[in-house]
Amino acid sequence: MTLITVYFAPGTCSRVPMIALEQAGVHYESRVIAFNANEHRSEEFLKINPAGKVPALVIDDDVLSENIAIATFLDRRFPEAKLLPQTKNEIDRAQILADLSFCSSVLHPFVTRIRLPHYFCSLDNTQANVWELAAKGLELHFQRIEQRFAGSGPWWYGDQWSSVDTYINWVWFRVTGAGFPSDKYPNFAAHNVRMSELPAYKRVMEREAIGQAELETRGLSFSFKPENKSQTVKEDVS
Ligand SMILES: N[C@@H](CCC(=O)N[C@@H](CS)C(=O)NCC(=O)O)C(=O)O
Repeated sequence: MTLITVYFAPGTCSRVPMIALEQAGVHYESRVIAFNANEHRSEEFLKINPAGKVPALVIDDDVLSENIAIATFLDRRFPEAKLLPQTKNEIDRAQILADLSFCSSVLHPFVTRIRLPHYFCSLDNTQANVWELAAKGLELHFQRIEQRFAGSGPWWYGDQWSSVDTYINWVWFRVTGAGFPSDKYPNFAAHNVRMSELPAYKRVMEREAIGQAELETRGLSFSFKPENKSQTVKEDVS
């Protein structure tokens, strides 16, 4: 039997492959990475993902990173789970890649700027400006997503849930949790409720909670408050 291990961090986009694996009903191990202990920059982890990011999957002796690659791999490995839509021709297949790329290359950079404006400028008084510009830039894309859900929901591809739904939902979760106003997007908000009702989603929330508890036990959760100034606390990651 194939052994799959997912390297993840609570609240991050590692949620995308974990929900896919749950949807496929596949047994997998998960290992939490402590960003606050710089584990994502450790020699051991950089051997798994040289980019120092989650998610990363170890599949028997192979390693795979990058959500687009992982989502397409899992879909082909577990076709009966229908993690992405079945396609009849090359252009439809390419369109799914375009949608995954939209999440990874268009939406995700906005998430990082909205959650972590201090990654993009070091002057306190301009960080709010990074947030504002990113929030403004994201509006165009949220309007497109809102229209799509309003027109042909309940899922991104109509009747069928897919990993694109998880990815888009993760973006929603991250930016609305960082002050991005959600009131103009009722259909996107309803999609969030639908996602949160999926048994696969709930199981991943349980795994994330266990990972979070492990980080807290080790004094490495993002909410960890230092007792003295010699203990440094790094900020959350997107
Ligand atoms: N392009 C990557 C992005 C992965 C990514 O940015 N992951 C974030 C968490 S959501 C991370 O690990 N950040 C840590 C860092 O950049 O130091 C993918 O699609 O998988």
